[in-house]
Amino acid sequence: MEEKEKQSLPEISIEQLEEGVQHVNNPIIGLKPIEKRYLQSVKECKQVNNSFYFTDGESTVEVMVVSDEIIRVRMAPQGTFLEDFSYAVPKLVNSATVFSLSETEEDYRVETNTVSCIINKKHFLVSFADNQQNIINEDLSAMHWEENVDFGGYYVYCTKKGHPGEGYFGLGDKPTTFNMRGKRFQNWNTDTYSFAKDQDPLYRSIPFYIGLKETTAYGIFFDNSYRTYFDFGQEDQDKTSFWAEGGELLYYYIHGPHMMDVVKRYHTLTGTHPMPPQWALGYQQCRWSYYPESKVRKLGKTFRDKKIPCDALYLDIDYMDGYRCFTWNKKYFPDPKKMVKELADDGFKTVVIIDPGIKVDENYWVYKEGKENKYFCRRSDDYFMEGHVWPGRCQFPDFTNPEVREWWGGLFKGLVDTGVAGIWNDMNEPAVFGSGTFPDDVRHQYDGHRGSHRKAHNVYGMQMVRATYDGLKKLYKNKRPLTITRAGYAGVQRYSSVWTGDNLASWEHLKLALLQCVRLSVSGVSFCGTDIGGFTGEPDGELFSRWIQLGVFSPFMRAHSAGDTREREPWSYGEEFEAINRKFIELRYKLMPYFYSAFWEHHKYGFPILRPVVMLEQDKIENRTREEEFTFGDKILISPILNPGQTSKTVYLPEGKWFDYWTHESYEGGREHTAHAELDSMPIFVRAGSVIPEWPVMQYVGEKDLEEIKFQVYHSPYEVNSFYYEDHGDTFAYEQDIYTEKKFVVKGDDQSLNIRQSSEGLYTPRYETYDLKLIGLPFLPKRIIIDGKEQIVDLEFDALKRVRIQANKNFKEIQVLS
Ligand code: MIG
Repeated sequence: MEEKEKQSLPEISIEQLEEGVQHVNNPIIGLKPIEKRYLQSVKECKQVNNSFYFTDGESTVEVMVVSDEIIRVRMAPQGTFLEDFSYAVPKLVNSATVFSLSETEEDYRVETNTVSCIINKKHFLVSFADNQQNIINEDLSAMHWEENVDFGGYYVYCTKKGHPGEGYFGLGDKPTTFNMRGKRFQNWNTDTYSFAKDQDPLYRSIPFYIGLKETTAYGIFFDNSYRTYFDFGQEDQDKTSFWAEGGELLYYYIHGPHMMDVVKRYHTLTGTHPMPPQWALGYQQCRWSYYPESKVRKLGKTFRDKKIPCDALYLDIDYMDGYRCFTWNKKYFPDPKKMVKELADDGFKTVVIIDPGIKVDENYWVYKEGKENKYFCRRSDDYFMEGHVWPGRCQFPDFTNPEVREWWGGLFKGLVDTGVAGIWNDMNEPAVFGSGTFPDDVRHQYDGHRGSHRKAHNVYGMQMVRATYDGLKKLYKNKRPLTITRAGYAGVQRYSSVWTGDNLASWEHLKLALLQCVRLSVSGVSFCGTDIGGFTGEPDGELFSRWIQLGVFSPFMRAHSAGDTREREPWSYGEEFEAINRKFIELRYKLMPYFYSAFWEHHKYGFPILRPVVMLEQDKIENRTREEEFTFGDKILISPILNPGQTSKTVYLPEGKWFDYWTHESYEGGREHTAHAELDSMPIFVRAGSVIPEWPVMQYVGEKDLEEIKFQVYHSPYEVNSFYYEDHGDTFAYEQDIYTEKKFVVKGDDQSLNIRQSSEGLYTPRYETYDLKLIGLPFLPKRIIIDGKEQIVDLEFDALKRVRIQANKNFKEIQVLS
């Protein structure tokens, strides 16, 4: 680079100087003006292992074969790449073994078994094709950049062709239509109290989207932590572009052809959620704030008295002493350990909030330690980054420093000793009163790859919750921590669940809640939920109950409300609503083993937990705009009621046969149906052939020892597989294969139903029997044969036309015959 700058200086001869022709002591002649510059024609290509370097003489583009289906592209405007480091992709495992480079007059072609990356020589355009030579994604103009005079580096741009009807999905928490076509977005983590529909940006930055071109899906993951932008045909409908205010133009092309493949492959790069403690899939009750202690106790007691299941109670900022993190307000909570223990004895976990702002207070040990060890963020001129948050004047740990993360993790010792079971990480965009966030010039250690806040802003919250999670994991020994975070960057799922922040008690927000959860799920963040009821404003009983219903099918189920609203619990709206809320929270507990199994499928195999209809049937154009139907896991489809007074709605069911969860009536999929749902119901459908595990209702996870496990088995004319997962529920033994993954294969016809079971793993549950309810049988069974042995039975249909049989948990095959 230096070499080139020297060359571009004008040559001035001694004679010229003497003649006075040139009197410039700052000779700018020959310096190129600062403007957007584009890659020129490719001059040369070089291979180093699985990377191919193309250059136009000045700039270099690296094309790296990551796997058969993933290709990484990055560009260095002056030929020098930045150090390869990413918080999103902790370890890039190159798994492609067979790949090749070929050359024609027009193109270079880097090829794996499934994809080719084609580099057009003349215009340096990069495109991707499948192995049938169909172009899936291509540059419209060459990658380009503009120098950034203030900070150094470049603004970097990539512009792709957009196609009529192409759909765009993903990008995390954007509160907008599910298909993002025609819109522009930016990623810059922002505390957006009471956010509105279409407001952008919000709390998280997930620069990953799935494109659906005709019937083929692909993904683009633009791994850049700076402020990034995505335009899906807003500026020009034939153009899709993404760009950043700094860093490298570095993106992964992730091949499909199915949306599900794309998401699973995205997870191979950025990881999945670890298994949560099972209680964290229970109902959780939060408010800003429950205090003093007597109030928290009464809250717990009311849940138990009213027999409304609940697993966790939350303490918001008022539990602290003057909002100092890691302290207790002794007036409100004189003996926290005792209170937490009593709650635990009654089946409640206590989760407390933590903010990144540390009060500047010489008598506060956290501040003193941070100050002594130089753990707090500083401005460019070395002043401390100070800002006002709840505690008053604060300084902020630099969570991008591994040593700071280690320290932060250890600070939880006191809370862990007190018995706290989970940590809620708030305000980590980071949020600062008045200014919104940190100024750009704040410096960060960035795990040794130093940078300003421009680079670290979007990862700050993720690194905070990473520090929290890792710290808790150490302190709990072998127990699974629960962490919740508001801010995050791609990959945050490795450390935490997320909630969608300060939403509003409105019907519009109920719909947004659905959209945000499904969108987060296909963007890699499956463990998500919204403030049930809406954070600000007052929901009426109907809205609250409808939100509880959606909450049952949100992976993270927590009710929360702002301090200036009326107190709001499942019983706050009178008996009629209380009964409905109880019924649905109980449903959450009945389906607990199903939800937990779906979580395992996510953790182990990278399946998103919530799946929109377009992901199930991407070939159908009309599914691209369907927003309200989605499945939780593979088997249960829901279409929540989202409007006041509404008691029926049109629901589209994908191809195949479905059963109404409540009535067991069957429906043919591939078309729309009218579903009826009074306030005490909601549209829920189950795929034919499913085996759905059920627990008895418990007031909290672990309340009862299971004596048997129930399964609802749905008849199907074609073969269907179901999975059921179980383990200890709160340890990391699953990492040593101490779990059981069971597979059921169901197939029936007019005269019979066959259920086969196989099992893998080392966990042995204590119960011995299965209680199976057979649903949708087109015949009344006369004979039941289990593992070849005929049972003596006298079966009848119950009121819901089910037949009940029992079997040992280790059965291999059940034949149900007419
Ligand atoms: O400035 O801790 O989004 O859930 O109740 C507000 C108080 C700080 C914002 C969170 C909200 C929480 C609230 N917090």
